[in-house]
Amino acid sequence: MQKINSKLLYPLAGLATLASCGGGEKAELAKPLNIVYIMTDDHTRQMMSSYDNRHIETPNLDRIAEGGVLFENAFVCNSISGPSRAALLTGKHSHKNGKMDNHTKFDGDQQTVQQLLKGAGYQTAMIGKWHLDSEPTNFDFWEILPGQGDYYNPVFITPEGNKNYEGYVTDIITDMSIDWMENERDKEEPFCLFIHHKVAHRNWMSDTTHLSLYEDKVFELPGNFYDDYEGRIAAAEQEMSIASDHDMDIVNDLKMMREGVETRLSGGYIHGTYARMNEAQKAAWDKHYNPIIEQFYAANLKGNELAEWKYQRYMRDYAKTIKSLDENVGRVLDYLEQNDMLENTIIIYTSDQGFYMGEHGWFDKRFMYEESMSTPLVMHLPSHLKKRGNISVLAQNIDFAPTMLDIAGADIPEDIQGVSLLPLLKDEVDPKDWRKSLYYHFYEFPSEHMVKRHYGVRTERYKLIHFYNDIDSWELFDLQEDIEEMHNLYGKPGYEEITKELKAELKNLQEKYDDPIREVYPL
Ligand code: SGN
Ligand code: CA
Repeated sequence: MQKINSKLLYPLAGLATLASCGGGEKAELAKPLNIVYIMTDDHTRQMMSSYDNRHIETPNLDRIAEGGVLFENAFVCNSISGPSRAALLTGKHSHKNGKMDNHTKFDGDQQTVQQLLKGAGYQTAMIGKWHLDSEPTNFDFWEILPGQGDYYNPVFITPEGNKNYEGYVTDIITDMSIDWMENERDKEEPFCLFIHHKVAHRNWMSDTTHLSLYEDKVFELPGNFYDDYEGRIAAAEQEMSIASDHDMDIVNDLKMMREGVETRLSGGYIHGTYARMNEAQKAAWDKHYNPIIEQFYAANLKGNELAEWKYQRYMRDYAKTIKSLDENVGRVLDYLEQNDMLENTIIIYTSDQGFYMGEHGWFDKRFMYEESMSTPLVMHLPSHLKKRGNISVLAQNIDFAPTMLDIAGADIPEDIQGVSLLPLLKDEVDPKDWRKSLYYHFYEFPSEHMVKRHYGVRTERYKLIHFYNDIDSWELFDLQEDIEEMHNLYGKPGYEEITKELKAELKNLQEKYDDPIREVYPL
């Protein structure tokens, strides 16, 4: 063990109270906190009841916040899987860690949080979705899904080669994680375990146990489901519309498989994700979907009726995958509780980004708009980390690495761009002294869903975005007045001053983070 931060050492179970022991605090305290970091794929705040109770209940995820804190304003720096994972592991924006989009390979030889944690005496393990193309480095244990991985009977890549598993991916990742904590690690040393779920990624395949859930529920349609994208050029030109047959595929995404029906993505479903299921899984699946398929083709829906039918199916399937996730997170919490580990472990729950649940008529992510730039972030804290309840200051996924290093009592290297959230957890921060703006940059264009390149700044109240590359288009939103981001105020009379301030802040951030794009166009 290199360095131990005595303030964070937890009391050894079974010992007398601190005050009654003459040996002082250090004599009674042993190791730094364990870290259990649980990250889902595409799980968004609208589908987590501690953030939003309109749609579903997530009692186990809510247990995490109840025993600690909920970040009301947690965001990512580039709303897409690989780049988000690279930001987590490096504490740096995409242009610094080199993983700008899902197609580039992550350089695993660079400085990473797991490497630094190992140096601080931590055991490190990575289980589940990895999505960085290169092999994991500096983990004592890893078993990862290839690429996006599969919902049913998934293959895992391990240092010893590929392994096949039978069952549902969320159950399997949870089993592996509990098994690692119980049987594989050295119980004398602290650990950092990354549990990275595949759920709730497209094409939202429920486990067989939860297929019948939410079928009678009618999900509330977002107020801006029929957005006309007025004044927002990039928003008008994406390919992530629920209503569009091209974007949201009736067979692959909504499982309306039928002989003779061929769609853009039906082959991937029929010969891929559906074909992977074993006979028992297929039997349960068909029993559930066949009557829905019959009704759907008989109804021959068109226009808005079809769009809203697609929305309801999408919401139901997504919600089912979250139910399984919630139960599996509950199993991890129960394990930690039953093994008296809640006082020596910090549990972090988040997602690789947010997601659209019909807002603007969309699914998917990528945009700097609220639903996809934000991410759920809750933490269960041991009692000596005093903060409880909601935290409203701005947090970003580049903050995870420095936070983990701070928890471990390790030095935070100067080139890390995020900041430690630990002072917030100790309730030692005056929000006035916290950062006032966040930087964002999305690069993956042209690509699936066709969201244009953009960068921008988000402050507590405003957001300024510049879409560039094939266009040159600015957007300004007042989040206090327009949280749905429907009214682009850029260039409107009365907003000259705030635009000037935000452009100056954007330039500051680009300089601070050393992102070479620094054009500031006149208003
Ligand atoms: C797949 C999905 C996309 C999704 C990307 C990135 N298409 O390509 O809808 O945007 O992953 O998602 S699919 O037909 O293959 O499901 S990410 O979360 O991994 O970045
Ligand atoms: Ca994702």
